[in-house]
Parts: sequence; structure tokens; C-alpha cells
Amino acid sequence: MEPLKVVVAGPVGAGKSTLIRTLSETAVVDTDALASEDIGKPTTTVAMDYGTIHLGDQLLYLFGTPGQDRFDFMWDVLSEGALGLLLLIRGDRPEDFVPARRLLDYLTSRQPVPYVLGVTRQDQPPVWGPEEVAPFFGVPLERVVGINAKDPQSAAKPLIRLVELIAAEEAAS
Ligand SMILES: Nc1nc2c(ncn2[C@@H]2O[C@H](COP(=O)(O)OP(=O)(O)O)[C@@H](O)[C@H]2O)c(=O)[nH]1
Ligand SMILES: [Mg+2]
Repeated sequence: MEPLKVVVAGPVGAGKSTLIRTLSETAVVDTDALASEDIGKPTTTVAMDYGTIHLGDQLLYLFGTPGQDRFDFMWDVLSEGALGLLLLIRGDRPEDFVPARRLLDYLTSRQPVPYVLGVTRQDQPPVWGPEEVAPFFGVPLERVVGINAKDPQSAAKPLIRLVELIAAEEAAS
């Protein structure tokens, strides 16, 4: 089975680095460095996070995109070969939803890849859940998974869903 490259995208603070750190079976290349812009967080990811995980027989390479606006180049580089998109959003920051929706449009218009939305911070109510986020984004509920990015079982769920969706698309084509 061909390894699957998964791009983990989403606004700053969504939980991209955390999810990759939580799940990765190999040492994580974590490139958090001093932020060049004031984004209200002492560090941010300027290059990318990288990790790997097996889901059954399927090997996934996880690439966390920079939180700021510098991943266009990376998207083009990564989007060769098997690819899926995990878009993370903070369930307690609805002000991020509109820019995240634009990001989803932008990324899937460059290349129509299978995607899943992961709504983080489900362990910290009050928080928007998948039933509320799915209609806001105008995507099917099956593509939206609520998670705690710090919990391995929970963090794996959107990736399991992504692999299922890709398998279903392959079976249908
Ligand atoms: N409680 C809780 N904290 C989270 C969750 N996801 C991320 N965080 C925290 O949110 C902060 C930002 O996460 P980070 O992974 O650096 O976000 P990134 O900018 O998308 O890489 C960190 O302090 C994480 O521990 C979550 O699902 N639940
Ligand atoms: Mg990060």
C-alpha cells in the first residue's frame, strides 16, 4: 500500500503541531521558532512539522503547514502523489471559521484532494461541535470530526475517517 501524504493545515493555534506530536511514531521534526510576526503566541511554526503514523497497514506521512501565509509553495511541493488534507480548526474560536473556510476553498481548488475537518478543543467546553461546524462550512457531517489533539485515540479519528473516505473514493472510481 502506497504511503499517504497528509497535509495538516489550519489557523495558528488550531492544534497542528500538537496533533502531529501526539500521534507520531517517529521523532517529530518540530520547527517551531520565534515568530517573525506578532500573532499573540510566543512561538509559531515557521517551516513545518513532520511525523509518521500507521493506521493498520496504511502508513501516513503527516506534514503540518506553517500557521501563517507561507505554505503555498509547500502545498505545490507536497501535492505530488497520494494526498489527503486534514484541516484543523479550534472549536472555541468561531472567528477563525471564515478564514479557515477560505483556506479550504483555496487548497482544494489548487488540487481537489480528499479532506476532513478536525475541530479541536472538544475537551474544553463550551466549544462548537461537528454538528454545528459542518453546516457552517457547508460540508457533509461525515467530513467533520471533533477531537482533543492531545489525546492519541481522539487525534487519530479524523485520519481514520480520511483513510476511509479515500478508500471509498477509490472503490467508486
Ligand atoms: N485542551 C486542548 N488544547 C489543545 C488542543 N489542540 C491544541 N491545544 C493547545 O493549543 C495550543 C496551540 O496548539 P499548536 O499545536 O501549537 O497549534 P498550531 O499553531 O496549529 O501548531 C497548545 O498549547 C496546545 O497544547 C485540544 O484539542 N485540546
Ligand atoms: Mg504549529
